[in-house]
Amino acid sequence: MHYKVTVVGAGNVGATTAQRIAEADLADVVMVDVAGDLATGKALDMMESAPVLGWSARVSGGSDYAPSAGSHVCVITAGLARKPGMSRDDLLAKNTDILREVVTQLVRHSPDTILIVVTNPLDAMCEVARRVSGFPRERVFGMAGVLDAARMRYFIADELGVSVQDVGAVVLGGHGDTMVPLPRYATVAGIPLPQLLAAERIEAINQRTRTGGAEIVNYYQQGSAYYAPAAATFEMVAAVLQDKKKVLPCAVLLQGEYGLSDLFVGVPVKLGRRGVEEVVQLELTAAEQAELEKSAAAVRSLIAALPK
Ligand code: TXD
Repeated sequence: MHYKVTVVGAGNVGATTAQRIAEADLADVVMVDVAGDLATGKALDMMESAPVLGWSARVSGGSDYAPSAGSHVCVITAGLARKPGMSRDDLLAKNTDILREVVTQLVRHSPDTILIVVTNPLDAMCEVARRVSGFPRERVFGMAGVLDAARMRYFIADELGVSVQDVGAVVLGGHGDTMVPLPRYATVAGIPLPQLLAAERIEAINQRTRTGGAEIVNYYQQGSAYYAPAAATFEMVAAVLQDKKKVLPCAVLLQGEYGLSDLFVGVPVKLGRRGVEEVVQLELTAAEQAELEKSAAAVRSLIAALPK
């Protein structure tokens, strides 16, 4: 089966995601950007790396949506990114306009596609994409938890001096300062983290995870993280196209799970060829549930502030 993935936004996250997809020969990639020449140029530059690296996917780019027709998956990274001192929520009004335009075009050309939203503020942009597309929750969801959990996994591995490959972690909630790292569900080669690390060290890791995005923004000054976000997005696209049934934390429309309804919040889901194939329910302590509800309330107030 030959797959096509459209990536809208050929900026840092979009182009890096496109590169990973092409280099893995996962799918042909169409990059679309309002800055059409940027997308065309990046696609050509990537294609010129193919003879050296030996991949055979096709990458193209421009400002036109016609080449995106029939995409199996569309990744949306179009929009503004944070600068130092900005919260993700500061991007709401501008990125809502952009999302409305982008989703309308994507759905017109690929009515059966699966939409993976990356643009911030993530959970609210998922809701915009859902409203505009009219898609069921199986086919519209967001990337955040894989990234947040990857950060936590790296911090744990670094702290303990173990391989990142041995570390698993789960982060729930909205993709913002109220996200909920779950150290009880973090493991090192199957050993629960609380057996390996003192409570105050764990809390320091939780906090660094919550502010992991801002830590990178402060280094870059001119933009936000993209290597790890692109890797996380790639993992989700691969899980879908290769029908992996991977359990990954994603922003998904909850319909009663975790006591929440009609709201995009990050929780573990099973990803396969149909998109979100199952919402996985973790048992939470009262304190964890309260943190999740606080995070959900933050998402709810952002959605209430969406421009009409
Ligand atoms: O965890 C997560 N979900 C995130 C989210 C992790 C990292 C970045 N996150 C957000 O993704 C970030 O806050 C931004 O909202 C997006 C994209 O971040 P990126 O770092 O890739 O931003 P860039 O490099 O500025 O690229 C954005 C591109 C740029 O080339 C613009 O020309 C293009 O988006 N753009 C558009 N393309 C198509 N259509 C429209 N309307 C449009 N507007 C801007």
